[in-house]
Amino acid sequence: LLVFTDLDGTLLDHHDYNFDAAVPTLKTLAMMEIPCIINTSKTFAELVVLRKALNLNTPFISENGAAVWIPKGQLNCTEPLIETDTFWLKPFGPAREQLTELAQGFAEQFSFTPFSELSSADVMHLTGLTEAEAEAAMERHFTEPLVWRDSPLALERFRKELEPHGIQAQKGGRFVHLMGSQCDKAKAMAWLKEQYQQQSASPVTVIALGDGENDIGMLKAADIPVLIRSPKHLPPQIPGRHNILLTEKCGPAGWSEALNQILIREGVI
Ligand code: 2M8
Ligand code: MG
Ligand code: MG
Repeated sequence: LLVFTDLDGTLLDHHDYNFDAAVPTLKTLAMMEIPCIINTSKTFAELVVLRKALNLNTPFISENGAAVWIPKGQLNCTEPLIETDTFWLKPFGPAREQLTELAQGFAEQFSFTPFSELSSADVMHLTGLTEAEAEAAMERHFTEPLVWRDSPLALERFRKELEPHGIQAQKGGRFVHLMGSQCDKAKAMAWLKEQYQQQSASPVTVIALGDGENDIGMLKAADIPVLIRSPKHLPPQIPGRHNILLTEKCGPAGWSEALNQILIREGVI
């Protein structure tokens, strides 16, 4: 079994980032040696802090599927990866610098402000993050969020312009995220599942949990998809999946509710 999970509104409370309700289940997963793998739009720097708080030492996926990070000594991947001081890195798209450079070329044609031109005070103001959190969110490797000031129609035209460059513009909660066309949560999850599968004699089963539009691909690709109920929006429609579990509770309480149910059903606990 592998667990892939979104953070905001899923493992973390939508409003205050609290995850108390999930702690007993996180402990169970650790005890059963079931990897709990974060799959989020957050950056490596943001995740360094959050993984410590969550007491997780597992591989993780940052920036909306743009990169997979594997702690050294875990999972011996057969394909060549980039070596950093404590992680092996698998990127799925071009580096941020390339994205900001490309964006600059469209500054006359469309109205937007890239993260690279914002101060930490601007980011704090836009997101409600603390200064340290804002600074961590600004440390990006493979994506560039834009404050989009143009119309939705203009965004469609922008997307057409980006396509031949192998770049996509994905709408997040607040920002439009520039990243390589091959970057997405589902693809990164599939790649990481394959790495685990190569080292396991029995078939690996994937449980995925998410609450938002950008989790749909990940949920569709999972063996056991869980949609976490949201206090602020209706659950997104998942075409063609009828076996999807929608939690009663919201956020981390729903996260625990679903996983406990699944772990019992799968005979783990
Ligand atoms: C950023 O993205 C969210 C995802 O939906 C957004 O567009 O609103 C992230 O890239 C993340 O790094 C940051 O912590 C977050 C802050 O609200 O925004
Ligand atoms: Mg979410
Ligand atoms: Mg998210």
